[in-house]
Amino acid sequence: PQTIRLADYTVPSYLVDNVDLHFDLDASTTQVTSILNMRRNPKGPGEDCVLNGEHLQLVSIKLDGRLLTAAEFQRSNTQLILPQLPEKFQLEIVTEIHPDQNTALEGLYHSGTLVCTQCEAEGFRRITYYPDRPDVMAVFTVTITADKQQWPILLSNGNLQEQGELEDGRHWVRWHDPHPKPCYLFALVAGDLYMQQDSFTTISGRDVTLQIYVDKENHDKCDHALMSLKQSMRWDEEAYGREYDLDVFMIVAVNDFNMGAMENKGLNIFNAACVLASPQTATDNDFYTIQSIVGHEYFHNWSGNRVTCRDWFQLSLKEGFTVMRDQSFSADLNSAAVQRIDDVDQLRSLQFAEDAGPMAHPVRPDSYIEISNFYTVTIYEKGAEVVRMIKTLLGDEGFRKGTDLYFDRHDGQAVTTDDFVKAMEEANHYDLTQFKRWYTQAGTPVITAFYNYDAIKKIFTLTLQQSCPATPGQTEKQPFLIPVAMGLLDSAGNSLPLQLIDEAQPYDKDTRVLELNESEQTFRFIGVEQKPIVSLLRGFSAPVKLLIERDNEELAFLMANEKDSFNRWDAGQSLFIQIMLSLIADYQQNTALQLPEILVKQCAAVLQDKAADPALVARMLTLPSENYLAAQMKVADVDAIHHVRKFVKDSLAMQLKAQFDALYQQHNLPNVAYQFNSEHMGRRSLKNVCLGYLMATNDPMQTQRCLKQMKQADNMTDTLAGLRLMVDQAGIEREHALRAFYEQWQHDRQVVDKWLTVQALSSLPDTLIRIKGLMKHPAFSIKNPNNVRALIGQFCRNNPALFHAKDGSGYRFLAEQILVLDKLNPQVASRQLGAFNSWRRYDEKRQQMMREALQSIAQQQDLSSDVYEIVNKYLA
Ligand code: B3K
Ligand code: ZN
Repeated sequence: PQTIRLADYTVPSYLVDNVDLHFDLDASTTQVTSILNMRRNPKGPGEDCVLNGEHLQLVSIKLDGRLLTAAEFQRSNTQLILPQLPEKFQLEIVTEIHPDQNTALEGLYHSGTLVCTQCEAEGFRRITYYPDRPDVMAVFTVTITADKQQWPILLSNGNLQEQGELEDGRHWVRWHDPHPKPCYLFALVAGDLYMQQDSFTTISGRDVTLQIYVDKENHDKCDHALMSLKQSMRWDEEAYGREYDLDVFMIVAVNDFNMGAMENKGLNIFNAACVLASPQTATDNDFYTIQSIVGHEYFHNWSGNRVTCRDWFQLSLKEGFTVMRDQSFSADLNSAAVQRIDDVDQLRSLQFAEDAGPMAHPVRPDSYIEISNFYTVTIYEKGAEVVRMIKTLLGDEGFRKGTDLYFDRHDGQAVTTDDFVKAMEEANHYDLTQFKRWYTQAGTPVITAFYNYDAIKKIFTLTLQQSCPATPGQTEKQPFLIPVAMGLLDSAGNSLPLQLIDEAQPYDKDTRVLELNESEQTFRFIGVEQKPIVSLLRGFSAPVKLLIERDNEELAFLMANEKDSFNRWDAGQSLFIQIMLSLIADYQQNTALQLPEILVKQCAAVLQDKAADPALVARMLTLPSENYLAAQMKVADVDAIHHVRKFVKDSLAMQLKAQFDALYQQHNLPNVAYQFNSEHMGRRSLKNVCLGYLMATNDPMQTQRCLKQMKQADNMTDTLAGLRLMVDQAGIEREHALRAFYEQWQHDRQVVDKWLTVQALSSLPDTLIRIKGLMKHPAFSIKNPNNVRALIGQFCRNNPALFHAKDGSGYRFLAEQILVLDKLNPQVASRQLGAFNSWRRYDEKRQQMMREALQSIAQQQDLSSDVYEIVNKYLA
């Protein structure tokens, strides 16, 4: 496999003005005729016209109507090269493809009874020969011919132009998309599907038809996605001034899908799990995620489709920005505080680990072997933080000026992250030169804070140092421009003034954003009447690690008094972590464990805070995950972490049982029908956190309560919360609950995946053996990515105590599965490898076993480029 470099980018030699695609659909052999009106790019570097194509059977090529002989072009497994072409010409290329043999789920493939496409990043080349690169934008017209009974519904991008019947039971439709687009946004769907329709009137008064297509048995699970779509359309008009631009917007749910969803122009294709929802089958979390993914894909219509990426190194241009947009959308529609906590929690546990591991790469990478491997938490989530920091630096209005300029200036173009930053700079007369290091330097910066208070002069001095660890290929790092939102608190928790020493006027807000742009900087605050407690990085104003020495009392103070709800939560998490790390040290030295009184006191205070938002309380009471604790240790001690976390949970449960009980009862509303809204979601999440603690008391009464909750619940949130807790307790009740659940829900793929996941996450010692059994169950297919993620993925990523079992069984299991998967679906295989990301952070024995597992993969012949790249980077 070959490395592709940003430095080698050249503009395309040939451009496509428009393309006429004809599909003669058949599950085993589909014929694709592509008519390309092309012309030479005067700025282009080469004479030859290079078209990409993989897994294609070529039937014929015509140049301006003349059939070409084999001597007139060159062809390899990946390319078709045409020399000596006129300035302007028409190519007609006929190819054949086999949707039913396509297990990679890229290009045109079969899923159940439907046929659909996935083209991003480089799937279009599996459909026909084409310049498959995002900076070639063309107007697409698509004609689909298919058997009418088998596939009554035929969809593609844009607006429906014409349709008709044919004699042999076939029919045809023609779609036209007036907006020039790169081929990665092309889509086609053929199926026998249920359709739910609605409409939306845009801000300028245009009526848009909205349609959701799903398998017929899911007809009752479309409402939430449709509602989310309308909310998204309104929100983008209000927050960004962006209106929809076609007569119809369609969403199709597909059961076999490599990721969450895809923003194809006017025809979004979704993983069924990210669109279907009813209270009985989907959890609050599912409802929430669906709303954000529907938003995300919709927002791509502007950030991605109207303005697209010049090349795949610019992926974060659309993904980072669009994640940032969907996060603000969710924050506006739900609780902003909860949204921020959950986003940061994700970022820290997944992206920080990526940034600290062998695959660390900048938000704008310099090179890749397989672009599919770069749809990462760094490109998405860190990319979103980078855009968010720009907003913090420029302010809300300045940021909006910047996005307006960006969209206006680049509408219809394929551009770069530099173009994005430039629009921000020019709209605000603000220099972001240094800031751009966030795009080019990998690694998580570390800020170390020191402070000092001069009681006589009333001056508080804050010194911030920054550094960034080396990452593969980048040993030296230059200082970043880091916005540090901060405040000062007095001993009663009130805000203190924030006037810097060289300022004539007092600062008029409780929070101010310091711009840290050197390796070390000192800020002096004057008129500080008493020794303050400093609050740093409010709202997590930058994706960095903050090191500041605080004792347990100070963390407890912040947990109780800090104004910023994110930092209140964060202080609580730091308190948990500080205490748990010290207990881990005790455990390693065989010292008896004792839970510090202060933690019990603080948790009790949280439990008794009547005014607090239940969703926030639920998060305050949730212990840091085993994975996150592991990332805080020099050498991750799996067993100590597992033991200590359980000890803390059990001890809190025993000591605060009465409080958990009271709160459970307060928020358990068995007679109130399910509603999806922030209040009810918050109450359910708090209630279920309490139930988790209550179950940790090992009181049989609580098991009965848990079973009762499962039985009475009218919604999947409460049912699944109960089942999750039951599967951690060996015994007949557990087996009964699992069996009953499956019997009730076996017809529903999304629920069956949840059933697989709860078993994958069980802490009981026979979990892996059971997983192997489940892989033979009719509910599981290794070809279905959702099944693989639900069972294998969840076990390897979120059950660390068993995945890292001392005997190496978890590692061998994963290596075997990856080799099987790589033959079927390289993208899914390579994703699963991610469970080995932090392998060098474990003890020698485990490292040795993980190295062997990785080597057993690396030694295989004919690895996909996907797995090849990751496994070799891990071993490097
Ligand atoms: N743009 C797609 C991701 C495509 C991944 C291809 N391997 C979904 C999204 O981010 O909206
Ligand atoms: Zn996206």
